[in-house]
Amino acid sequence: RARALHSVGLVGAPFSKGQPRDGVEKGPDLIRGAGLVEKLRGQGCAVKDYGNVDFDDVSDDSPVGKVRRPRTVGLANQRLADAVKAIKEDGYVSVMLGGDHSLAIGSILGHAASQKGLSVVWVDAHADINTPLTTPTGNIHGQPLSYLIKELHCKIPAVPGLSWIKPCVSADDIVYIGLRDLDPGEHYILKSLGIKAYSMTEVDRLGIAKVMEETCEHMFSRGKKPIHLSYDIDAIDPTVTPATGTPVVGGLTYREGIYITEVIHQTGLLSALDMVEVNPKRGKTDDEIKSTVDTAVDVVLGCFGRTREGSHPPNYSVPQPS
Ligand code: HAR
Ligand code: MN
Ligand code: MN
Ligand code: MN
Repeated sequence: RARALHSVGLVGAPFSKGQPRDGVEKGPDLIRGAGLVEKLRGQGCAVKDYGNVDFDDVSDDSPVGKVRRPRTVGLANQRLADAVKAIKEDGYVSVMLGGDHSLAIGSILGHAASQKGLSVVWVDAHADINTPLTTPTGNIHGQPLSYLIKELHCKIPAVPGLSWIKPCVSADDIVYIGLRDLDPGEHYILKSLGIKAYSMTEVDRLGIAKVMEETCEHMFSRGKKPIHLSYDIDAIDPTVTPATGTPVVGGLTYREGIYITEVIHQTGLLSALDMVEVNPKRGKTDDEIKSTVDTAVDVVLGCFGRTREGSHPPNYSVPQPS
């Protein structure tokens, strides 16, 4: 093959301390084990696997207000931000395999460090925009966007371990898809900042094709910026992806979940991807784990040009009988 269709820089982030359930740190190796790299290469991508980020434990990381493990999560995200920044500087589209969704902090910061501005597409059952003061659980995987949004910065108290985070995206640069479980503070923040959000109600009303059309329109209305797709596997219905920490009924179908990736691929603007919250320990059977992991792999493949209609190499010809 003359030239790779996409250059993918893969980094694993085996980290679970943004939430209380262990197992999610096994995500990166499970997703690799399902053949992700080989499958990406098979569809014409050049893949460099940067391996897993090494995370240090912070001893004595007691809660600050409600926020749990702020120093551990903060340090992990500093490490991840450096890794993603390096991948971008090497010229790859960054693919971060989590791990829990608190890792979006480092992934988006590292990505933003290499670009002039980003659009963020957040595919999730949850809005993950609680501040340290609105969070009902204290879990940072329910908070990452609050630290990253410029318009929310004045609502973020100084939390040890997290105070280094400089917000890097505007409220207008975010589109949510798949929401169906928001806390009151999160709902208020979405409405008051006017953040574009397609909850499952809008997916039902408009259909996923129209949702994606409008998502692109919204993103492109202010110039074509590189896209950061942050994909929480719990956006998809738990009948398909049950092995995740906080499953919520009534999610995206497999087809809707994949369609999102096909449209994002077609924009030609995908610059970084997160695939997070795959937790094998939350699967009740091997089949549940397999279905979740295989779907996560398909989401990544869809982002890099896998089409359901099939494909063929440019020089393909049907063999002639001799
Ligand atoms: N909103 C709840 C909280 O703040 C639950 C969010 C966590 N679940 C996730 N994130 N998987 O997408 O804790
Ligand atoms: Mn999430
Ligand atoms: Mn979620
Ligand atoms: Mn392509």
